[in-house]
Amino acid sequence: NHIKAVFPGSFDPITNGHIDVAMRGLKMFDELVISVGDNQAKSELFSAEERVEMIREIFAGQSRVSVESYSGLTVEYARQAGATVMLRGLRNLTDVQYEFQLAMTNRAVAGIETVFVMTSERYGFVSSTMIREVATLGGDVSELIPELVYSRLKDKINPARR
Ligand code: COD
Repeated sequence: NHIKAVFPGSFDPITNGHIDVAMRGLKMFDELVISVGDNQAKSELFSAEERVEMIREIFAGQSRVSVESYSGLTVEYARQAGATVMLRGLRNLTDVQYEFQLAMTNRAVAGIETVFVMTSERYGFVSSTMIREVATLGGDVSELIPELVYSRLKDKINPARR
């Protein structure tokens, strides 16, 4: 019984917290699709293409992981991808509240189950939003994101550095 899961998110940019969740998911599922939501309404730092490219590079050594972008409804995308499970990560009780509602809605409208994993306590406070904010203001976030992302982030914020 082959279990294919999607791990949807904005991943703008992907952090060590996301990676931790994906690696935990891989222990439970046969196949994991990391799915970058291309939400035109959301203001983004990295384009969907850039996000996909970075994540592909990070997981290049993982044969059971693939990376795609999608637009439109997440559950509709998951159904079309043939996934039976959605993977999501939890950091704290605020996440639980939001994720609970999202998971219930997704189950009601699409019958898809959500599996939650709790992040390593090392990354429980990490969010893409905070990474973008702190990096923009010159803070050192190198411990919280992969080296590759850190380097792209610096290029993005200060293109003259290149
Ligand atoms: N530790 C553990 N988990 C973490 C961490 C961390 N440090 N950081 C983030 N996570 C988890 C989040 O809780 C979430 O479960 C997942 O990782 C992805 O997080 P983000 O922030 O990259 O992405 P989200 O949560 O904004 O997800 C974007 C979606 C579009 C997937 C979501 O909003 C959604 O499904 N919305 C429903 C409406 C819809 O279908 N929109 C489609 C738009 S394309």
